[in-house]
Amino acid sequence: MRAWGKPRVAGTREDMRVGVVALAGGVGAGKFLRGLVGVVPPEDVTVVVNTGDDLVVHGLHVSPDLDSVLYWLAGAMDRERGWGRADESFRTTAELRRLGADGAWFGLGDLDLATHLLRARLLRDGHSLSAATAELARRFGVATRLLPMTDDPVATRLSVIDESGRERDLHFQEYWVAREARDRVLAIRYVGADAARPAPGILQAVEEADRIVICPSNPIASIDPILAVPGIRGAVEAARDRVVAISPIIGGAPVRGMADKLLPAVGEAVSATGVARHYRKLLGAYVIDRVDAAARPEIEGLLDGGTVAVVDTLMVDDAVATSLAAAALACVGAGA
Ligand code: FO1
Repeated sequence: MRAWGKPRVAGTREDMRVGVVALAGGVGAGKFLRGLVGVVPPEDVTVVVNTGDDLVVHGLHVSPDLDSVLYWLAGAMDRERGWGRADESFRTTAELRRLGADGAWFGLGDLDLATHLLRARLLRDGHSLSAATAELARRFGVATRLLPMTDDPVATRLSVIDESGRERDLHFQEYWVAREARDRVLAIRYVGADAARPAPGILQAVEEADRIVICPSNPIASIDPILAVPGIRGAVEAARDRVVAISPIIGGAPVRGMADKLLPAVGEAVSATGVARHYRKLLGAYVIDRVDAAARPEIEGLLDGGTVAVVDTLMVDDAVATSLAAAALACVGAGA
């Protein structure tokens, strides 16, 4: 494995500072990325973030996964809640709810609102979402390159059956936050993905990266929307020998979130094996938790010669996240 942080030799591939590309959703990715930037210089990491969850609330473009990654990397996150800022208050949302404002079911914190006001200003001034994201990262002191999967609008939408048996079409956040994931999910669509273009820099970063990491994020809600943007799946598949994923499922359940509701909707089992099957064409290696060690031979079969590493994946703190990141990087790329 390359010695991270070693001075690069001018004129060689080491000089290109391409490092690691991570495909990321929200909380699980945020935790993992804190570990990743403990073993790779932060400026050598490019994070490609899901924007299928994005929505407009009170006229503001909210990008929950971009903000989770930003706050986790900046150390500004609320570790328990997972999303949003530490030391947060929700007085503005409470007042908007009292006033009966549309969209106030989505809880924007008062500090979080500052991010949204700044992003809104940048977008209104004509900046792309990529440019606005780079500017927010700079202002939060985050040296890692954060890229939305696309600057074009993509919305993750779910066909569900509600409690009265009626079929409904919901935005991901309506399903998850407003309706608390109580509906039975029939199908998932990434509306707009077909016409979207990868944000500038993504395809080149994937092509040149030493390693590509699929973070322990929800495969259906977070990673598949990224892969649905034309060009990205093909670029990742072409780099397969350099791609490693970390299972977001431990012992048959997601650490948090709704993967248990969404994997069955695409016909996959809620297990480390189910996720491996879902990603099988993309992976050179896969990392599972020790509690799933018995699944290793079956997963090795699915991965057609790919490496399966068994380690602790429950990121209770940054130290575990750092060990996990080091183990994931050791599975693929030069010297693996
Ligand atoms: N999740 C909730 O369960 N309730 C909320 O009111 C809520 C607000 C919110 C605001 C900003 C933000 O960045 C994230 C927020 N989330 C909220 C989390 C979000 O719905 C999802 O967890 C992600 O989209 C999935 O990655």
